Order: sequence, then C-alpha cells, then structure tokens
Amino acid sequence: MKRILVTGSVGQIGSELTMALRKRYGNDNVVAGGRKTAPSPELRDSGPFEVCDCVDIDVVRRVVKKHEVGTIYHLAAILSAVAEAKPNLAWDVNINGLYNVLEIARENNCAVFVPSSIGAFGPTTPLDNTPQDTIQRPNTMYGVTKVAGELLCDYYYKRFDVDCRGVRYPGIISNVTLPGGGTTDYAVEIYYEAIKNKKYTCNLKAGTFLDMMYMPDAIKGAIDLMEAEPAKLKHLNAFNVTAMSFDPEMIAAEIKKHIPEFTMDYKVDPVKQGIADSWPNNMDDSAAREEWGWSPEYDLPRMTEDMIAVLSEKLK
Ligand code: NAD
Ligand code: AKB
Repeated sequence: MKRILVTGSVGQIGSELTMALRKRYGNDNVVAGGRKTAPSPELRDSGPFEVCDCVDIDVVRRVVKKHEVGTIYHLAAILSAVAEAKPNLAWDVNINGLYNVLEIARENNCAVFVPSSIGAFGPTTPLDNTPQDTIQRPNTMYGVTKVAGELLCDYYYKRFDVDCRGVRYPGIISNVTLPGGGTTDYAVEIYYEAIKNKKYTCNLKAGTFLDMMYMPDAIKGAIDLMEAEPAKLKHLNAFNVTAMSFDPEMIAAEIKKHIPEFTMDYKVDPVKQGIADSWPNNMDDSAAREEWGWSPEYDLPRMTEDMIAVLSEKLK
C-alpha cells in the first residue's frame, strides 16, 4: 500500500493518531513527521520518523517521495492562543504550510486530511446549534487561517481533484500529550490538576459553553472520514463534529463526583475569554452523522471516568 504521512505527529492529536494509524495499517506504513519537539520513544521507535517542517516545501516533497506517501494527515499547526500571541507564525504555518502540503498532494496524487476547528466560526455566527453551512467571520488569527484553510481545501478539490477531507474539531481532551496552546486547554489541565493538587484555577469564566470531544472519538472520526465512500459525501471538507458541550462548572461538578475534595476558582484570561466568547456554544453535526456515520462514544460522565482512571495511574 501507499504510505501515510502525519505532519505535526508529536502534537496532542498527532501523537495518538499516528499510533492508531500504525495499529490499523501497519507500523512501517505510517511515517511520523515532526519538527523541533522530540518524539516520544514509542512514536520514534515503532515506525519511520522524519523531520518535516511543512513551511519548507522541498522538505515535504522529499519526505512524500522517499516514502511513496499516498495520504497525508496534516496536523502541523499553531493553535488559537499561541496564534494571537504570534500571528505571523500562525499565518506562516497554518496558511503557507497547508498550501505546501496541498501542492505536494496535487503533484503526487495524495489524499489529505486537514482538521479545521470551532475556531473557524466567529461572533456573528449563530452560537447555538451552529449549522454546518453558516456565517464564518472569525475575529482571531487562528480563525482567519482556519476559514482560509477550509476554502483552500475546497479549491484544491474542485480545481485539481485533490481528495481533501476534514472536520471542524471542537476542544479535544486527552491524556497522552498535553495540548499545544489553545483556548480549550483548560478542559485537559483541569483533570491533571484535580489529580495532582485537588484544585484548579480556571482561565475561562463560568457559563462559557464550548463543544468538546474525547481523543478516542477524534481519532475514530478522522479515520472514518478518510475511509468513507466518496459518493456519500456531499461536503467532503470542514464537517462540524461534536461529542458534548459544557462550561467550567459542569466539568468541575463531574470531577467532584470522583474526587469530592476537588475545588475550582477563577482567574480569567481576557484573551482566551474573548476567543471562547466568539466560538459556538454547541454545533449541529447532523451532516457528519448523515454523510459518513459520525457517532461519538464518549459523553462528559464517561470521558471523566476514563480520564481520571488513566491519569491516576500515569501521575502516581
Ligand atoms: P498541537 O499544537 O498539539 O500539535 C501541532 C504540532 O505541529 C506540534 O507538534 C508542533 O511542533 C508542530 N508544528 C508547528 N509548526 C510546524 C511546522 N512548521 N512544521 C511541522 N510541524 C509543525 O496541535 P493539535 O492539537 O495536535 O492540533 C492538530 C490539528 O488539529 C491542528 O490543525 C489544530 O488546529 C486542529 N485542532 C485541534 C484541536 C484540539 O483541541 N487539539 C481542536 C480543533 C482543531
Ligand atoms: C484551540 O483552543 O485553539 C483548539 C481548537 C478548538 O481549535 N483546541
């Protein structure tokens, strides 16, 4: 089979998606692409690893040709909070990096998975039951790059027939690799702090509802979409997907069921709060459900039970 390349494989999603792809398609068939951060021994030793800075098109071309890559899961990106602090870097990685990957995909007839985000919406989007096709006028650099990325993927499909698929992920919660500088990171940190210190200071205020998803569902969604029958896909790219919506009070209350002494207070980060306020409270993901059978397994109680069990072992 043609091989798979995962860019950004050392990151929060990439580190787990790469291992899931290796399990499914064979270790040697999945190339992990990383940049500066050292990969975990598991990622480095279980299959091929290449330094692959997506901003350098020659490097991406060399890796794709060397390993005869047929599918690229393009996860290299700068997330929302870091993007507000470093907008130039976010533009370079999220736009020029994506452009390079799409160009190489066009040259080599590769399929591509590109995650967009709830960050592709903005304050004028309907924030409840956010439709699949709606107003997208984000006011963050992350959002600008995500909307442009969605459009670029549509363009490469229409103009060059590049099979370019993707989802709009909500905040992803996981226990292997820490998140890389987003607005939804609090929903991961809260579990680590609950187990380590029995308390957490939240940087978003009570009542800030956001869509979220547990990592196993995020990985299953990516693979299911890439394996979906093309004829069934009306949208192809930028599918709304969600598994749950909660605010800080709700996640804290759920944690308290397992750790009764847990307490939470607030120190709001105005930048992150501004970003979160511009994002949907909850999305309508019926297009993904209808077109390729999206159906998440984890809700807040089930995810919390698993997160606490896994992290209690890990942080012993
Ligand atoms: P992450 O920050 O954890 O990982 C991204 C990786 O990309 C990092 O390892 C980083 O070193 C690498 N990277 C940065 N610049 C690079 C470059 N020039 N070349 C190659 N690699 C580079 O991010 P993630 O959470 O794993 O996100 C992956 C994708 O999913 C991104 O497109 C992100 O926008 C999207 N997404 C993530 C979430 C989430 O909650 N994690 C939610 C919505 C969308
Ligand atoms: C972020 O907060 O930047 C990401 C995302 C929802 O895109 N987790």
